[in-house]
This record gives sequence, structure tokens and C-alpha cells, in this order.
Amino acid sequence: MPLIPKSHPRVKSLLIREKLVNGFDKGLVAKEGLLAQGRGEAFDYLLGEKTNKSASHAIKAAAAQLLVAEMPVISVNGNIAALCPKQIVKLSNQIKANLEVNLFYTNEKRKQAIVKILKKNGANKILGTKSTSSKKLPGIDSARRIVDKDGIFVADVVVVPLEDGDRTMALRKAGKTVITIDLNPLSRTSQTANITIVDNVTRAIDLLINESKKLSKKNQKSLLKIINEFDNKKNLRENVIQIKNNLTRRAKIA
Ligand code: PTJ
Repeated sequence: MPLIPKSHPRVKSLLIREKLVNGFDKGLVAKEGLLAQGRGEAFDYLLGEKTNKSASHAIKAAAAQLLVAEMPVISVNGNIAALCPKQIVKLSNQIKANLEVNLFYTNEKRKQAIVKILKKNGANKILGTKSTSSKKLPGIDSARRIVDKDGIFVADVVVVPLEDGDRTMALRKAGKTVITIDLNPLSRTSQTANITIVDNVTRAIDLLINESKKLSKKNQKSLLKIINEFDNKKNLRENVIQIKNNLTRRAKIA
């Protein structure tokens, strides 16, 4: 008998959780990554466990931003490697971005396990692995300050999906445009990024790949128009209102 029956009312959420637990057993995910997943689940519940209009709006802006970027980089941590390794490689190919492993709870063995899973899923170039290529990003005290001189250090656009709050401001101060995927619209990362996709990374990533494919047919002028018309603060407010409306509806039927 499977541990998680398909008929379980919360099967999707339980299967995502299982990916994290398997990723932990394979040495990809930090212990703290399991806690991060729990926090994400709580916000996902409040958001209705679906991609909302404001998330779709941010996904469109993010795709446009990635297509106009000259040197985009996608930062990969343990949770991302466990949740969506195949899609993250696919996205990097679609938008011609480099992948860089960057860990908060730095650990060489875990880094190698992440490189291995990315390669298994088709990545051939992975940055952030050689100490000879490392540079320090000013304004951060954690291990995340160590970045690749050919990657995040010189990138113009950096995607930082599902992470703690110490890096986005430093990246912005270094002149970079930051895109994040974070279920918590109130997190420091969400509040300081240029484009915040408030959605579960397991849903948002495929939508971002599709949107990038769709928008790749547009010219630079149309892409810049999408970016300029996007207002991250306003969009974050709409995400909070969505949570408030969901709670109000539940309060009426509870
Ligand atoms: O692998 P490492 O060492 O780089 O560490 C990665 C973690 C995630 C452990 C580290 O960055 C961390 O501690 O992150 P936080 O501070 O727990 O923040 C994670 C954020 O991601 C929170 O705002 C969560 O709500 C959000 N989150 C969690 N799961 C998901 C998510 N957002 C989108 N999709 C998810 N599945």
C-alpha cells in the first residue's frame, strides 16, 4: 500500500513534501530546508494552493526581464535541487542563463550532490563550484556572499528562488535586478526583489518556462513595455489582499 494514497485530499501537497524529504535523504537539502518547506506550505494554504492572478502577472514580467537580460544567472540551493531539478535546467536553457549553486548552510558534500543532480537532469555548465572562481559579494555576512566571478558576480539579472532574506538587498545594491519565487509575500526577499512571484516554485517554474517561450517571439520594445508596466509593490499588495479575501471567505463558512 502506498504511504500517500492518490485519493488523499491533500495528495499534491504531500507529494511535494515527499520530494523534500527524499532530497534530504539524498544529501541535497539542509535540515533547515525542511523547516522552510513547512513555512511555505502554510502560506500556500492561505493562498489557496493555486497560481493567483498576481503571480501570473509577475511570471510574465519575470519572463520578459529574463529575455532582455544580457547575463542572467539562476541561483540554486538545496530545496530547489530537490523540488525541481529538471525544470530549473530547462529554464536555464530556455532563457540562456547560467546555473550557479549558492548555499546558505554551506557544505561541500551537499554542493557536490546538487551538482550531480543538476548534471543528471541535463545541465552541462554549473557555476559556484570552484574556489579559484570565487568572489565576495559585499554586504552579506553569510556563506551566500561567496559567488562565482563568471556568474552572480557579473550577472545583470539574478533569479533567487525560495531563499532566506539576507541576499536580495546586497544584490540590488550591487546593481543587479532580482527575481524571486517565494510563497511569503511579506518576506524580506519578497519585499526587496524587483519582481516577486508569490507562488509555489513547483507550480511557478513550468509557467515561467512556458511564458519565456511565448514571449521569446516578442521584440525588445514589447518586452521592455511589460517590464516597465510591472509594479512589484502593487503586485505584492494584491497577494496580501488575496490572502485576506481567502480568510474572510473561510471565516464566513467556518
Ligand atoms: O540549501 P541552502 O543551504 O541554501 O538553504 C536553503 C534554505 C531554504 C534552507 C534557506 O534559504 C532558508 O533558511 O530559507 P528561509 O529563511 O526558510 O526562507 C525560505 C522562503 O521560501 C520562505 O519565505 C518560505 O515561505 C519560502 N518557501 C518555502 N517553500 C517554498 C517557498 N516558496 C516557494 N515555493 C516553495 N515550495
